[in-house]
Amino acid sequence: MVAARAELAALLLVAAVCAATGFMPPVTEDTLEKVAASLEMYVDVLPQMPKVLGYSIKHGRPTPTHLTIGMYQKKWKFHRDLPATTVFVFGTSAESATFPGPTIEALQGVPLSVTWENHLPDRHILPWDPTVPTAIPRSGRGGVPTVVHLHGGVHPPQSDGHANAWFTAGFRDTGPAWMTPTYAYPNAQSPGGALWYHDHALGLTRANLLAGLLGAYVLRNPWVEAPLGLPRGEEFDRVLVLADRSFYADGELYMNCTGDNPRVHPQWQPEYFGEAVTVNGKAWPFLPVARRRYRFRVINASNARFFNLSLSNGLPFHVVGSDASYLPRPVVVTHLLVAVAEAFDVVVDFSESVTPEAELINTAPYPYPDGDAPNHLNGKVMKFVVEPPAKKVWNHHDDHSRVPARLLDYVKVAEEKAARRRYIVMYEYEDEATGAPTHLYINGRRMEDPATETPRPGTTEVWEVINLTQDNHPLHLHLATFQAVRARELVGLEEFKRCMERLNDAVRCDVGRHAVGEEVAVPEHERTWKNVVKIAPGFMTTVVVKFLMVDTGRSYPFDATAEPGYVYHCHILDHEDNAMIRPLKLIKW
Ligand SMILES: [Cu+2]
Repeated sequence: MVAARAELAALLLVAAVCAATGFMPPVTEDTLEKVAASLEMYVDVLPQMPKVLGYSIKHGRPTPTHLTIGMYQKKWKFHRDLPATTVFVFGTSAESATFPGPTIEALQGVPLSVTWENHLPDRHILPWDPTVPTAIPRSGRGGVPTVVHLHGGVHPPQSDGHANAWFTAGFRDTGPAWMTPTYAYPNAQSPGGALWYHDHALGLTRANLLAGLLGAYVLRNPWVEAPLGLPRGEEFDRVLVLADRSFYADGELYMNCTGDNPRVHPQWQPEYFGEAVTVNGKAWPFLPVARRRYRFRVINASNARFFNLSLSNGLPFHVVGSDASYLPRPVVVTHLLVAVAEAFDVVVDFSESVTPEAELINTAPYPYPDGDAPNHLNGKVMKFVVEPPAKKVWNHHDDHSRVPARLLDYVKVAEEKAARRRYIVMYEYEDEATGAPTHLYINGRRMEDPATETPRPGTTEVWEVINLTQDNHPLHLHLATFQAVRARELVGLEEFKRCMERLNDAVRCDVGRHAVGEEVAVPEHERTWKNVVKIAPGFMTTVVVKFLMVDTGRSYPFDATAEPGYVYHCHILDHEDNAMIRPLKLIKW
């Protein structure tokens, strides 16, 4: 009876949330596909997001600066033929706010402080679900809880954007871990790849990112990077932020208002997949390119979609980095599998193009790896239009860039020096009646349960990550950098699963007897210090984690053991929200 009443209350609350957001009646997948299909591909030019410098120049030298960046509700044009869409976006002002937000350009060794301001209205533009652990303002005055995490950043816990450090407009309501309106980014880490900033509010991350609260952050060090000779300058060194979205015919963002398992979670669904693919805030844009090399920093900012990228004319990607690190040397690939929140730093040489155009194609099944194959819509990303061979209009198109034989080196993996080995187990739970997923946990524990991953600064650990679900989960740790060194298939998986469901203890369930299957090597272009690692289903992936600066091997230049600590989680946002997320609390020696 009590349960039934709680259930009814939850349903009524979600109905209220849906009604309050002016949410339209449920639409079919067919309708969403029709809207997406009505948008002609390759008619909008790929935008470059506004650049915001994370330093100032005094007497010819870069010095620290302070930025104020706000979150605003505004209208955004995702396509020439689609009515403007209501979004929540970052900007230095409401007028200049964009989807994605401005690209922050920082310099290694020049600290940056940012005051993140919430100027969002009282009500969310998208539905959410109070039955997953969620930030809910207590003052009764409404507001959209948000908090900003710099993904890939090495910074103190107070500035990490903890899921419970959320705040509403004017800091009217704040979460239990909220400490300060201004975050300090030391930028002490080495340059390369791409970081990104995005919302991290408890239980609302999937809705807040879908609404547009995300943006790129590029950390440079010209003294280290210029000698590499990679393509540079605004035109030839570009950020590509990929995000799939579905739209209503009136242009508004679609997010379901009904869960897969409404008796348990009235709104939550296990994965959001959009029919349209946007790059830098335009659906299927095009970019005219010169016959020369370009550097693209590709970030997958989707909620749940993996991309397996290739170019339709067979041009390869010269991968020079992944996440926020360089590779030791470039790796040439024709297909690039980019998990949610993963980033790759690639060079494409269009002088080798034998066709006048190259489409960027996606072939990753969704959910990955066992879901549907992409269709004629979400199987396309953008198009490059290559300048004709004889035409040489711009002198600055002359290409003096190169892909050097060697890039940057970091500290060695040194698995054998690990201070300890941990087992990290990914579970999905199903409703016995319907078989629909109800929630996902790491190690069978909730976010609210005490931290069990309590490493010491300066150490290396080995995390054996065991995936007992059907999906690949992109594992993300805050603060630390890490890399997979091998993945081994679990033999006798069903028996092992049954034991784990009973005991939740990999050692007592004799994991050594099960982790003896096929060993899959980690791709060469993922062998660097990453902040997202793909964890394949039915495998145990061995991940070496460094709680230290990977360029010098030294410990952190700040107190990483302070409150409120960090978190680690699956970066499929719908999983993270319910609730594949755990505290990560560094402790003193
Ligand atoms: Cu996941």
